[in-house]
Amino acid sequence: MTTSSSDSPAATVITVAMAQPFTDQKPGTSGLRKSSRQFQTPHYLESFVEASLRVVPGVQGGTLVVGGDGRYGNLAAIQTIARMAAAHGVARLITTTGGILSTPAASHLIRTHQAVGGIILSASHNPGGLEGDFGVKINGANGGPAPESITDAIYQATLSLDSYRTLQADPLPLDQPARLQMGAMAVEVIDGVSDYAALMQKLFDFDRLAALLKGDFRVAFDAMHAVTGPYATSIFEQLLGAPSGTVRHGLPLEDFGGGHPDPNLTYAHDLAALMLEGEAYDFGAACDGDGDRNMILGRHCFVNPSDSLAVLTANATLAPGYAQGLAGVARSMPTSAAADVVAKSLGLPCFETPTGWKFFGNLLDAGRITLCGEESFGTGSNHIREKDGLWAVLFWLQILAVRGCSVADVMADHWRRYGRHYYSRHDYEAIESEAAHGLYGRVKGMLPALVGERFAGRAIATADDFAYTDPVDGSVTQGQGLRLLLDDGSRMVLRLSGTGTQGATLRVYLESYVPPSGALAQDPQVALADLINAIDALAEIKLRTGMAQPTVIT
Ligand code: VG1
Ligand code: CO
Repeated sequence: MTTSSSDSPAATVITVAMAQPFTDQKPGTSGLRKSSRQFQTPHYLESFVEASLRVVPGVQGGTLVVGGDGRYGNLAAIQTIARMAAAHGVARLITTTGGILSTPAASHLIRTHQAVGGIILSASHNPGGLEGDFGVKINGANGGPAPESITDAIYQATLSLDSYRTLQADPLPLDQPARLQMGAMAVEVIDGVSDYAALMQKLFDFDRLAALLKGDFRVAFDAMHAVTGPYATSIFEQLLGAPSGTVRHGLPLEDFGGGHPDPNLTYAHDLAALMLEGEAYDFGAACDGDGDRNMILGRHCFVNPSDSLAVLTANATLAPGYAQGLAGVARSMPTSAAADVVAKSLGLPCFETPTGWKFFGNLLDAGRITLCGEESFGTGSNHIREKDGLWAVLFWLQILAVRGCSVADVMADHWRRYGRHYYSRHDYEAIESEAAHGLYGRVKGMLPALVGERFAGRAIATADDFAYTDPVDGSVTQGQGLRLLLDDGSRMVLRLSGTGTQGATLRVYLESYVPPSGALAQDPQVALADLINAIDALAEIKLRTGMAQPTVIT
């Protein structure tokens, strides 16, 4: 390593040379997600940040937002990024006390401060700590995940990187709000919660919600020792007056208390047991590591995320922020078509995008949609450009407050009106990479010959690898998941995860529609059993992965 310095008016910018180029960034991904130990490799974080600061338009003289979900490495990374931002001529850096900033709150700050973008430190729902994962996400000026044009340019920049620029400066004190200076760069340390809470107050009727939460309606919110703790405590317990203890595991911890901050029935099992087996609570919810995902539960009732998007669409006008109605709605391809049925009945445009929030960004920016969602516990709207966990929780509470009924009632009523999309996702995590790609490649090769074949007693109408043409800019994205669509509207999708860090994760998405006149109260695993068996036989999942069952069933 060699260093050379050049004088700048306020502090010394140094250029650090690197012996090896950086090869870990995958093209087409808007961040870098790896093990915490990997991030400790010398120059690792710096390499990705250097490439990003070189590529994001307007960095020199612009405003940048930085913060993260509080996991191990968060504070150190903020200091590193601040020094590098100063060396790259960023005029103003906005960060938060304790470095705590949820992904949706970051999106909001980028937008309200006209920042050129943001750097969010999180590996989202992956476990944290020294033995867990760390990540860096780059967001653009609209507050959403950087688009492919930028992420591809970052990838290109990493390939020829031989040095990075940083500043020699003391660490920033982040323990309280302050206006600071680092070299020529102004630094604002703000309370990361209040702007976000104010935004929620504009969208939802807080008087009505307070009346609900101060009454005998009991809420259990599980922050999973991740970033939403301070947000949820401020909103539920302070602003809305819910009893203290409503927020569980509310203190952000560097290792999330050893848990896996993924709000699903497997990893949020305590909350699931409380709601599905107990009688004490009317409403339960949890969010993930960086606060963009949500799980909604009622007493003895789990709301699958695809249904949640459909319910929010059908009831949107009950919330003040959406009282004027919706421009349209979008869902990711593997998400069930429950929202499509509602959109059709409301006469709303409905879009089907590839997995990942960045695809919703263009539709939101163009005003073509108001709500969007993914089956992976992600729901959001045009209020920001990320999915938003607490927003979804508040939206549900708003609906329950206005309608004065239970979660189970809302769901039963919804299915009676629109029919039910039985839905499940089976994840096979951390399988050997070769086995996963072998399985996937084999099914992909079989697709053309499958059209017209019989499958689980039905005929295969479409078998393809999903490709998306963006209706706003015409860009085409290919290879987004293998689809088998049956002639009765049932669907199966196979995808390989892009967010796992160990081996490969195969996701199998299963869906079958029952009209309002049909059997609406079955267990989804029972309703989908024939599809589950048939896709296993076709794709040889158990055989090729060596796993008797999925690691996670949603
Ligand atoms: C998963 C989900 C996807 C989501 C992505 C990021 O991706 O399936 O719907 O957009 O995580 O969510 P994959 O490639 O592992 O299936 V988050 O909470 O990390 O912003
Ligand atoms: Co997340």
